[in-house]
Amino acid sequence: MTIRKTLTSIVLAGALALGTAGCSKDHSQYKYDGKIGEDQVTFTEKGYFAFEDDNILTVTKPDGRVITYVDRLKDDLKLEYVEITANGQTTKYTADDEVGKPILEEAQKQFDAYMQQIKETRTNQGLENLK
Ligand SMILES: [Ca+2]
Repeated sequence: MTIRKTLTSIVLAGALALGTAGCSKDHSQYKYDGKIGEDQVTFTEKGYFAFEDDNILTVTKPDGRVITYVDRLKDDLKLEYVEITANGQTTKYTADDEVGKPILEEAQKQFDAYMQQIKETRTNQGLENLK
């Protein structure tokens, strides 16, 4: 086996290990830009390197509030922080302090629910367009 082939095998083995550990990097099934109920919802993946990206869910409420849910580390759909813009002020909450912790826990629940709704909406759209 050549050195190049060995290296390729090592990289592939690493990628497979990551995949099986639940760190699959492809969240394209969640890509969305549209309405969920009354909310305007956008989900994007921002890639930086092959193994690094941010998953960002932006929700604009009917009253103008904007909530940004950010999964920045590990690409695991677990939020690192949430930013809330209300009345022209943006506040960032992380799980590292006593104020942020319960807010992030609630935000995680909302984030999971949006992810579920995006999947269902996209599935239904596809089925509808098949008819
Ligand atoms: Ca994360």
